[in-house]
Amino acid sequence: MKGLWGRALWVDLSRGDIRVWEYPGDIALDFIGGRGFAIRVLWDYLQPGVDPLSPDNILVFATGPVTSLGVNSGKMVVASKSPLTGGYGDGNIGSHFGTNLKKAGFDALIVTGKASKPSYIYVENGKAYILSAEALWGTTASVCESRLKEVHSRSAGVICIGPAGENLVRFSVVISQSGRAGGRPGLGAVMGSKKLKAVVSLGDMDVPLAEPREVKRLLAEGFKAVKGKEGYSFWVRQGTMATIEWSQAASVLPTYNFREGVFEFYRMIDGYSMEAAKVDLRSCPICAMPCGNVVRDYEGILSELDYENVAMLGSNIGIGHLGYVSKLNRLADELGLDTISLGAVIGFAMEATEKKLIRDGIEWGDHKATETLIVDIAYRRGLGNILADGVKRASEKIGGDSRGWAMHVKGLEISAYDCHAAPAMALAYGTSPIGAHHKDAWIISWEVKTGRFDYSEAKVDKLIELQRIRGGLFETLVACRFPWVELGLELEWYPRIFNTVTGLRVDFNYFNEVADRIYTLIRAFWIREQAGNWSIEMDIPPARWFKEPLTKGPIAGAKLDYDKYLWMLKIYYQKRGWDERGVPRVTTLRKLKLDYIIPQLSKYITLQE
Ligand code: PTT
Ligand code: SF4
Repeated sequence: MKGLWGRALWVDLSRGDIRVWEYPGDIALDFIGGRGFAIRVLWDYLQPGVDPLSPDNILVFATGPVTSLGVNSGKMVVASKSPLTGGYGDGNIGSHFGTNLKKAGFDALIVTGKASKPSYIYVENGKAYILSAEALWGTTASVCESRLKEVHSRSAGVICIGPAGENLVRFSVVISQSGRAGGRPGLGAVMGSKKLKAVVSLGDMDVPLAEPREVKRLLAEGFKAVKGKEGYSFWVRQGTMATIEWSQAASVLPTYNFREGVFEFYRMIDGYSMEAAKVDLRSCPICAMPCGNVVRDYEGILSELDYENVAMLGSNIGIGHLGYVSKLNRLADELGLDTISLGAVIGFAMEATEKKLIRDGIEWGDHKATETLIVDIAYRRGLGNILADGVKRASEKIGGDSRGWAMHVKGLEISAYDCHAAPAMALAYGTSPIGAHHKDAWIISWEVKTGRFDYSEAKVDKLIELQRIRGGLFETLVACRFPWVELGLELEWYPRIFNTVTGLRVDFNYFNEVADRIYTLIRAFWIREQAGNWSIEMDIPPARWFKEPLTKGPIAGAKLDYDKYLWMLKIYYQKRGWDERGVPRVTTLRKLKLDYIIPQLSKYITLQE
C-alpha cells in the first residue's frame, strides 16, 4: 500500500538489538496503521499474561498513511499493554516525533526489553541508535526535550517521559513539545520500566504516494476548507476550552468527584477567562486550526490548557481559579502525569478525606496542598504512593464504600463528562476500548441535543457509528479528528485523501470493516490478558451515577437507570456480534477475518457460535 513504507523498526533494549521489520502487506490492508497496526502487533507478538511493567511488554509508536502529509496529520498512536488497566491501552499524540519518524523511512517503532541503564532511541533517515540517557534521567519533560534538541537538531521530534514515568506511576503519560501528552493508560510507565527516557527522530524522506499531484491538490483544498469554516476564528480563540461553558450549561461538568454536573465558580476557569490570560497559541505539527492555548500560571510560568485538564484539575477538585489550575496543569506536563486521571485520584482523595476514610488527607479546593500531592504522586511518597496506582487500586486499599465513587471503567479514570443524565455517554465510557475515555465516542453533545434521558436502540447505533469513525478511521489514518468534529470538514474528504495516497479505491464500508475488526481484536486482547476472567461488570460505569442523583443545577434529581443501561449494553453486544457476556462470537471472528485468533482465544474462554 502506498503512503506507508511497509517497514517498522524493532528495538530490543535488553539485547541492544535493532532490526528493520518489513511487515506483511495484509497488516496494512486489514488494519491500515496507527491503532490497527498496534493491536495487531500486540496480539501477535505479546506473550499472553505478561506484567505490563516487565521487559516483555511491547511498546508501539505507530503512524498511518496520512501522517506527516498535511491538514492536521501530525499525529501518532502510542500503544501497549496498560499497567493501569491490564488491558489494551493507547493514546494519540501530536508530535514532531511522529512526522519525523515517518520521514525517516519507518511507519512505526516497536520497543521491547529493558535497557541496563537509562537510554533513548535516536532514529534518522533509515538508521537507529540506542544512546545513553543517564544525564537525562530525573529531568522534567521540557528540560529533557530541549537538551535532546540541542544535541540533535531543533527540527528533531522528541517524545519523552518525566519523573512520573521513571517512577512507574500507573497513569503517567508520554510528553512532547511541552504541552502534548499521550497514552493515558500509563504508557509513560511502560517507557520508564524499559529505562527508556525518550525517543527522538529526524527525517527528510518523502513516502511514495499513489497520486502525488492529486494528494497535493486535496491537501490544499482541505486546508482552505478548514480555514473557511464558520467556527474557525472562535476555535483559534478558545479551542477545547469553550467546552467548559457548554458543559456547565448541560450539567455535565465534573464537579466534586463527579457528584455534580455544575460548578459555582465555572466562570473563573472557562474559555473567556482563558482568553483574558492567553499569551500564545501552539499546535501539533502541520495543523490548519491550532488549539494549544498557552497562559501564564499564577507564578508567571507558561502552561498549555485544554478542556479536560481544566475540568479535572478545576471543578472536579473544587478549584475555581485559572492561575492555580494552570500551575497544576504545568506540574502534570513537566512530571509526565495524565491530567484526567490525576484530577480523578485527587478528587477521590478529597472525598475520602471528607468521609474520614483517610487521615491527614486533603481538603476540597486546597490548591497548595494539591501541588504538594501532585509531586508526591510523581515521586511515590506517602498518600501520593497509593494514588499513583490509580483510583481503582486506591479504593481497594482505602475500603469503606469508596468503590462506588472511585470514578473509572476497567481501571481507567473517567474523562471530563458527567453522565448522571447521559446514558449513551455512559455506554461510550463503558465500551471504550481503553477504559473510560471519551475519544472513541464523544456522543454526549448529540445526546444532550436529541434527548438525553432516553434509553434507545438509536443511541446504540449512533455510538457504534462514532466509534467506527473516531476509534477506527482517525486512529488508523492517523490524523487529528478536530477538523471534522469541531469545524465540520466533510467526512468524505478522508476516503478521498486515503485513496489518492494509497492507490486503493475504497469507501466507508472498508473503513467500517477495519474499525470493527480492530474493536473485536482489542476485545479479544482484553479477554486474553484477563486470563479469561472477563465479566460484563467490566463494561459498567461506577455506582455513583446509578445511585446518587445530582443535587444541584437545572436537572437536579437525575441519575442513570441500571436495568436500562444493561439493556442498551446487551443491544450493543448484539450489534457488534459479541455474545451476552461481551465476548466475540466465532461467526463474528470469521466474518472479520480474525479466524486465526480462535484457537488462542478459546484457551481463555468458551466461545459461542
Ligand atoms: C488525551 C487526553 C486529553 S483529550 C486531554 S485534553 W482533549 C488531556 N491532555 C493532557 C495534557 O495536555 N497534559 C497532560 N499531562 N495530560 C493530559 N491528559 C489528557 O489526555 C490532544 C488533542 C485533544 S485535547 C483531543 S480531545 C483530541 N484527541 C484526539 C484523539 O484522541 N485522536 C485523534 N485522532 N485526534 C485527536 N485530536 C485531539 O487532540 P491521549 P495531544 Mg493526547 C497538555 O493523548 O492519551 O489520547 O489522551 O494528544 O497532542 O495532546 O492532542 O480536550
Ligand atoms: Fe493538534 Fe489541536 Fe491542531 Fe488537532 S486541532 S492537530 S489537537 S493543534
